[in-house]
Amino acid sequence: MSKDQTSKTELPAELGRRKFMNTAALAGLAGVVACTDKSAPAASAPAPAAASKGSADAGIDYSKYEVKPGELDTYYSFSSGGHSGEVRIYGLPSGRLFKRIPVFNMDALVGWGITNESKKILGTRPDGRPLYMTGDTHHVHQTYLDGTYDGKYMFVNDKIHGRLARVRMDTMECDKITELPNIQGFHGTFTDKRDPVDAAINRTTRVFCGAEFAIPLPNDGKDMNAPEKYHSLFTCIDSESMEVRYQILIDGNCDLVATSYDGKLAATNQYNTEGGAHYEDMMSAERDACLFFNVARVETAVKAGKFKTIGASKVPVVDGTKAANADPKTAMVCYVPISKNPHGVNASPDGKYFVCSGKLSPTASVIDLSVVLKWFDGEVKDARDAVVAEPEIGLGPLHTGFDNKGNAYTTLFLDSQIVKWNVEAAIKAFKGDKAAKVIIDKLDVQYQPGHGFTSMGETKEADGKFFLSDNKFSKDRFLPVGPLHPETAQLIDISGEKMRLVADHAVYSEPHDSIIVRRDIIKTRQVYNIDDFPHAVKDAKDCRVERKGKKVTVYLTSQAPTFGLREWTVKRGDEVTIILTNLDKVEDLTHGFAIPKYDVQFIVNPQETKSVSFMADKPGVYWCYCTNFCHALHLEMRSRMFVEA
Ligand code: K7E
Ligand code: CUA
Ligand code: CA
Repeated sequence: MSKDQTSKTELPAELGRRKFMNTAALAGLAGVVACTDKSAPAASAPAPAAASKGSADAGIDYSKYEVKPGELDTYYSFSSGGHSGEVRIYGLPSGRLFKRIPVFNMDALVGWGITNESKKILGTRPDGRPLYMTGDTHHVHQTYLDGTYDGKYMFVNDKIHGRLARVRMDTMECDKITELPNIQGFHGTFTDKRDPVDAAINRTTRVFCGAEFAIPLPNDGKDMNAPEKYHSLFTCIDSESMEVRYQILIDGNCDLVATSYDGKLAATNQYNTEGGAHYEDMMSAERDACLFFNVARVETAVKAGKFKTIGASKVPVVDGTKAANADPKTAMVCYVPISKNPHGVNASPDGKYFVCSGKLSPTASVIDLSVVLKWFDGEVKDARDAVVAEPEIGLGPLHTGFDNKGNAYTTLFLDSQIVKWNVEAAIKAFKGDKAAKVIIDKLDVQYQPGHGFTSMGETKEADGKFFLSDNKFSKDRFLPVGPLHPETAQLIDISGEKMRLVADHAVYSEPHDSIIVRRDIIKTRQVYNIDDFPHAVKDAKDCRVERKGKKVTVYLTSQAPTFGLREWTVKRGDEVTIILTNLDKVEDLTHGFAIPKYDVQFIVNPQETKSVSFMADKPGVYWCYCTNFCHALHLEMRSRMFVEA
């Protein structure tokens, strides 16, 4: 039997001819041209659908998927917002957008980046503005207890500035942000699924983070044009303290990240084993790799002090390079070779396999985790033996979701399709069983999917009900809204043998990854606890102005339809802080607070306290008004700020 990626599986005939892509072949493919060659004619954009393609099917009863007025959705979908820097919450199957959680972006409604509390989380520059105004969120994952979501936290990466943010699930707000030292292009992230060291703790304690762009270490202006000296780090963050526990120096780069259900392994796929600085260099090798980290060995090395530090960072960095990990019996890292420029790495819910997609190879590589563990025990010599199947599934495979029946669903970016294939059948075919039926179904999507994910598919409770395809192009699917198109999220019923497209939802650019979570797992607060805010103004009678030299603090409450002070006075040149507590206790009774010309705007939810600080530099009368429609006298809900000359 051949373990080469050319091994045969049963396939539609055209795939056999398509094999791998070299630079020339790649450049000729639709979609990629649209991205890379600005001078290409419009015809090289994603192919428009034929009239019948992906349109309503008389055989499907769409009303089955309808969420009628007054009914609630079955699932939450938590979705990254790409370069919008936020996280979104949708309901499924309806596709209703419930909330946008500001994380790495600015948000005028909530006051994210405006209030002192949010700036404390974001960090500030010397002038008081947030440290960064931009963010690029790609992957969201929640904390686990015993292999399924525990509803406590959600984590999301920021690719541009290398930050990890935590979102509390009870309020669905970001409460901490950590910037990773000595990395660029923080892309993949995944929480561990149980504590691998302390077997008594079956819950998440770590978040693993992969850095995509290798850089000189430290990145201080030396060795800038010497890519062979660049390195990338794999980082572990503590899910409670949000402190960086350790980093692992590797050869090549990191892309996506996955963790095993037993907590023993974390992995990252890498597409740039070549260490190339330009795309043609990055696709010169026929194989790249998927790296497996032996979590216990890494942590033992850190404890034993076998690490160095880089630059000003005090974070322990262990050596995960190939040269330092040649002996499997002591290795912390196993480099498993897989086909050309892989993209996703996804864990099957039975806990046995990771699937990496080829991206530039029309294959998916199935990696058997038990073989990886045997490699670490010295029982398997060649790490490539961990690849137990490599079916050809279509062009441009990216991300894979799983059902509860052993099937995988992989997005095919270039083919604009979802392919349903059977993992065990692929393993049989790889061993030479010609009768094994690997490919079960293919479905056109509109158009060019990036991530795809199944309901509860990243947990042991994968339920095999829905697959959501987040597509990168929507073209003709929606009413035209100018050159910036929405993206298409397409809901696919996967409960039967054949996939059925059951809904199109328009989404604002640009979701990458999502998780689809059963609604009973999520328990939220509807009202804050006033005691959680140390500066809360707990009674309207406590409203006042306090002055210490030039520092003035205004204590304020809101209670429909009034603010606790009708007017207050400060002087030009004062440093003013306004602390506002919303005393209303009624669910959904939010007030807003805005000061014209001072660029102050935020909301306070029931029993919440927020504050803002600014320099009173413009004398005059300023009507501070409620921005959030709250009461029949909402428009009348205002106070005056007098700024004396
Ligand atoms: Cu494929 Cu950043 Cu997950 Cu986008 S990554 S699609
Ligand atoms: Cu308070 Cu509107
Ligand atoms: Ca490569």
